[in-house]
Amino acid sequence: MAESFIKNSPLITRYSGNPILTKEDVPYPVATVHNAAVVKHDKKYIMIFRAHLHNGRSILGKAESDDGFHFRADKDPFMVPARNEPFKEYEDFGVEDPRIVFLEGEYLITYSAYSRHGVRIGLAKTRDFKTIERYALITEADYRNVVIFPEKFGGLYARLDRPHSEISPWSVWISYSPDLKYWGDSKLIMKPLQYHWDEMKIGPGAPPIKTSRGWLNIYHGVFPTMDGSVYRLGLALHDLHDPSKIIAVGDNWILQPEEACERTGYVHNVVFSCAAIPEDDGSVKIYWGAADTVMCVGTANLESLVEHCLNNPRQAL
Ligand code: BMA
Repeated sequence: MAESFIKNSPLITRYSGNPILTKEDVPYPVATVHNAAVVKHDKKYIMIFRAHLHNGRSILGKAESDDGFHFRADKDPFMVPARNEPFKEYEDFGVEDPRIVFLEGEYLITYSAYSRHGVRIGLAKTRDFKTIERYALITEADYRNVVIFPEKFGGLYARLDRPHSEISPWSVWISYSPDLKYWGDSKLIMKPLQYHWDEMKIGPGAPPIKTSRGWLNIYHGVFPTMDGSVYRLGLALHDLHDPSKIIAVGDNWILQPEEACERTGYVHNVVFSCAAIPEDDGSVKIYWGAADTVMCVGTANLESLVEHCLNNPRQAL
């Protein structure tokens, strides 16, 4: 059957060949393939995906593609829990949900590091996706979903953070750093909205995309139901020069679990994005893990995503 695009959400057109990567495509034993970072490197699309091993802990695998839709997985894992301190102590339960940005000649990989001490964020670097250097553990525990902006602001690196506290649950903050290791000047910039599709949790998804009208932030929002939580995707637009300023948050979600592979799997009713790639023709490829089990992709028009935020915004805080 010729591949085409099907089952449109209003803004995102799902690829008809979804899922684009599953455990069957991986040459070593894994139970899932999901929540992947994707970047363009050397004319190829490189996907760094999360995979559960059969002991329930996660590692990161790598796959490559010429077109962003058809991926081939490497024969060995890309990144497994570290054997050297200080990382070993904090990655013992696994490494999860990577995000990648290209900055100053290097790819910066942020990932969730799990251990008996909780979940915190690690930063690793690579130039070629062949060798990786663990750089630093950049948060304490109770952080996930850290994405670094692909540009500096006033000489500082900036990142979106997602700490958790009972008083202000699962909200998005911003922090800055002179060296990618020490972070501060933190500020709360966006909260879940009560009785709304993202009322329980929000978290940064793909690294922000630069547009003429602001940084586009594809985030995930979670709503609790009697049948468990539903993970959807939404959009926020940040000021180009001061990303702590949110220009608009789109009121509606842009993607929710609808296809069979998004509704059923290891964790049902989940679409969770860690990557989006803007293309030269004004389109953007958005990648998401479906039901914590497989990887999917869809395309959207970048300008329409920006309009979505600006035309029907909701409060950020
Ligand atoms: C979140 C994280 C994600 C996962 C999602 C849905 O808390 O664990 O990695 O995709 O839940 O299970």
